[in-house]
Amino acid sequence: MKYQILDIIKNAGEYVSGEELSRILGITRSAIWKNIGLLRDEGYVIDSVTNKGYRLQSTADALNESEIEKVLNTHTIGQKIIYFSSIDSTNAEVKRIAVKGAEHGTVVIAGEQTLGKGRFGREWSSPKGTGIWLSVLLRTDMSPANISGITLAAGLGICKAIRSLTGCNAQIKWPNDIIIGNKKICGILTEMTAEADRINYAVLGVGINVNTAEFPVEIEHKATSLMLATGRKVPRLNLLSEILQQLEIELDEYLLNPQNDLISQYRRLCATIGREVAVSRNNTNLQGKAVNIDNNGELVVKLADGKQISVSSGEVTVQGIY
Ligand code: BT5
Repeated sequence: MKYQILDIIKNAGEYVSGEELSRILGITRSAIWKNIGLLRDEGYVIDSVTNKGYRLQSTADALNESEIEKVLNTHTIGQKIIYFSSIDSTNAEVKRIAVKGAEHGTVVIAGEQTLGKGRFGREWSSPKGTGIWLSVLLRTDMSPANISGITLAAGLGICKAIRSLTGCNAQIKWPNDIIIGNKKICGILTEMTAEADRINYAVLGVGINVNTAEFPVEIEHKATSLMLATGRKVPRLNLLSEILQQLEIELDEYLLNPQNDLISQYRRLCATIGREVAVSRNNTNLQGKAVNIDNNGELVVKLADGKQISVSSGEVTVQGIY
């Protein structure tokens, strides 16, 4: 029903009264009002004026299947899009549909997540209508050892997309955050099911704070959004289209050839290199400076005694970025 209302006000291009809508569609005016609310939840900007009715102002923030299909520029990622206005977690949903045979490249996207997940069981704040919360199903039989490269490739693609669409100086905080200044605008969570020598499937989850005006107190010191960083609202639909395109370029390349020049590009956008870091390993805390990302995607840290070690993500805290 909501899309029938949308079609009518889209085609009209001007105000259509609630009375007329209810006459055409044979439902009450309060049902019309309720459906207008659902469309607004999806990101449609709809004016309502007493005695005039409803007028569609903009579709630029709507993230449902039909709007996304109109702007999509990809060949594999997002050929199938599944939109939920609200869901527990898009990563959880992709896992549920993966076992039922969903195809490589399927994208699940949500208006809000009620149980958005970060790494190590952390929470990911994903309120309604403010961000892009999506997961991509990747079917690949590469070795489980290559899984962390998927996160790096995705981070590179997202960082490039944000830079080209907003002009922001977005950088990557190794391994899975995109930051502007010293604050996080995007987190990536890659999960997989695998056998000993091959990945069965991977789920790439991406959360981007787009038009978030304020954050929960626990994270306000470390989180920002594209709107806060640029001072203006960013149309989610254009950003999503750019992100899916860049993800496709980087992931196609990486899944085909894990030895490509991903790491050298990643290094150039990585804000962690050159920073002081704390490494906790075997119950000891070491201090050092991040000097490089090695070809396996691990962070190379130079310790006070000059020795260099490669560390994995769970072991490191970067100083100076939240
Ligand atoms: C991440 O974990 O950064 C991965 C986040 C992945 C979220 C996406 S959304 C779509 C898909 N479906 C899901 O359920 N998840 C994925 P991590 O590096 O562990 O960072 C988590 C930490 O970031 C939290 O403990 C908070 O401190 C902080 N945080 C939570 N929500 C945030 C937000 N919206 N913006 C910035 N920081 C946030």
